[in-house]
Amino acid sequence: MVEQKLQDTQTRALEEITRSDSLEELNEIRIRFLGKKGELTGVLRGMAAFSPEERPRIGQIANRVREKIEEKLDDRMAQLKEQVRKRKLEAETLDITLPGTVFGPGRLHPLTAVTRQIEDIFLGLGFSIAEGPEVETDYYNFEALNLPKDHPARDMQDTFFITPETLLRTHTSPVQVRTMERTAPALPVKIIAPGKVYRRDDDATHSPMFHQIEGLALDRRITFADLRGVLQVFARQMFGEDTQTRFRPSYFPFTEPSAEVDISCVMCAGKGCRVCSHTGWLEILGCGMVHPRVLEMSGYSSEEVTGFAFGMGIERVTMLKYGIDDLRLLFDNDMRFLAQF
Ligand code: 2U9
Repeated sequence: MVEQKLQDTQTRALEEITRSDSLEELNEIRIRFLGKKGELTGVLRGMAAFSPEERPRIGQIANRVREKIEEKLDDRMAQLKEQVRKRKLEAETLDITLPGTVFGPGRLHPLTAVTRQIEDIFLGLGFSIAEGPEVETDYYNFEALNLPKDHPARDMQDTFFITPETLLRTHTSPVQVRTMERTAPALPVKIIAPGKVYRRDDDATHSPMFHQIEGLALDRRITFADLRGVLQVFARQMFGEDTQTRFRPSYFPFTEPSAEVDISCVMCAGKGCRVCSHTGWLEILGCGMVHPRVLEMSGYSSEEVTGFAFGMGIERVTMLKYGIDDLRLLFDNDMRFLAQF
């Protein structure tokens, strides 16, 4: 009996579907019962053996069996999919009740903090802050500072040239030159020029980019004593009231006379230690009286005007102030280091 056979197919299909426990198995069952070469199709192929009167009835039964099986397949598929989803969720190790990462408030980079400290000291002494371009012309970086093209202090190796006449400034002195040109012949000029400078140098104490603050004071009758006084006040405010200063003769093309300034060692107060190589002194800046030729080139009369200038490396001041022994730590951006200041 074909009805019995169809009923039997349905019973077996439903049982197998109920017992199945994977989507792959379910798919295999679908093909086996309902596929082109499946059991149900096989039964319908045998329709030719029935009389035309019987065919619609058997066709109807077969369709109902197909619908039943399809319905059961869909239900089981939904159940299995839900099971897979639940298992995935249970295996998930993410704990959404854990507190998130707490970001603390930001802080100033030690170089920024020290720059502002130095600026504040000179603002207190009546200086203004001046700025200028980092890409400079040969004239402002060298020529106007009494460094003509054949001067030995113009070590080509130390300069990043962009074209024969343009370069990355090797000091912030061009800012003072530009200010003098703009201001001349008015007096006084009292400015500091902080900013990035560039030299071809790279080791534990030199970086190809570093920061400087230079200063310039021009007026009638400014003397070396004014320079000494200003730098002594600076050293005491920066490194502590007990800080001693010492001026040693030196040479710079743009100042005459020139000096280098030492402070009593911040680590041992002058007794001698490893930081100061047992000398008791640390070199912190260079300075001098502005060379008459530099004054004249930028529009001031060297008969009527005198002035002093100084320059210091901010990285060096920062390292001395905080006892940092490798310059590169300041550029690594490692929070374990930076968070200490
Ligand atoms: C003008 C005239 C004179 C600026 C000066 C120095 C001495 C000096 C160094 C310190 C450490 C550079 O960063 S460093 O390597 N600088 O020793 N700088 S006098 O003199 C000027 C500047 C501008 C118009």
